[in-house]
Amino acid sequence: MKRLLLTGFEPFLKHPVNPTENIVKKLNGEQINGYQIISEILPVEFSKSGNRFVELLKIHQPDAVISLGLAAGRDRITPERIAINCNDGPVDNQGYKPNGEKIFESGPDGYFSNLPLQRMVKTLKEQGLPAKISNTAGAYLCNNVMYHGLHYFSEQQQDVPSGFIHIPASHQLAVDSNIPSWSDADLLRAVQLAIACL
Ligand code: PCA
Repeated sequence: MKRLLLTGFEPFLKHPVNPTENIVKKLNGEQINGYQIISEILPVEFSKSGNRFVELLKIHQPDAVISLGLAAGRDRITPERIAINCNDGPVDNQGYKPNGEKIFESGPDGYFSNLPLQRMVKTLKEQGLPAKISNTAGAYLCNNVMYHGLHYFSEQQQDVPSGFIHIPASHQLAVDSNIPSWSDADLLRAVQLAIACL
């Protein structure tokens, strides 16, 4: 059976939970659309996340890769179109503050996702779940991990569907802050539907 690597992230910054953790834990070992799901939660640390991610690609040799991250403040599911060769943003969980440096000194400026983005958005919307392609994954750890994956497959000259989906906050994160939020059940369903588009 084909293998899908599905990653989430641990909590970071002021967020006490990361709803991607719940999703990848629930889907680990499940089968969707002919894919056996292998999942892992990545650290939010510039020195570790990308390396661990590439290690997982080497260990599992997946047939497709979807990474998930929280985009607190977004109101819909947003498959990302592009990863850029840049680290920036606030301090990570180790206290490291990126400053606009390149991820790989000799890497290209960017890589496009080769996930079926339009099909994912169309399917989610048809099922009543708000979704939109995003043209920026930022420059923090989500972009960093997405770039690492696409760079790895490019260097290996392997055409493996790989990319990133940002998800909105869960209700738990919105109770005390003024951000849009989704139920954990809808977030899970959205990811299941996105996987079914592969
Ligand atoms: N979201 C952050 C990093 C971890 C996460 O879940 C981001 O958007 O970069």
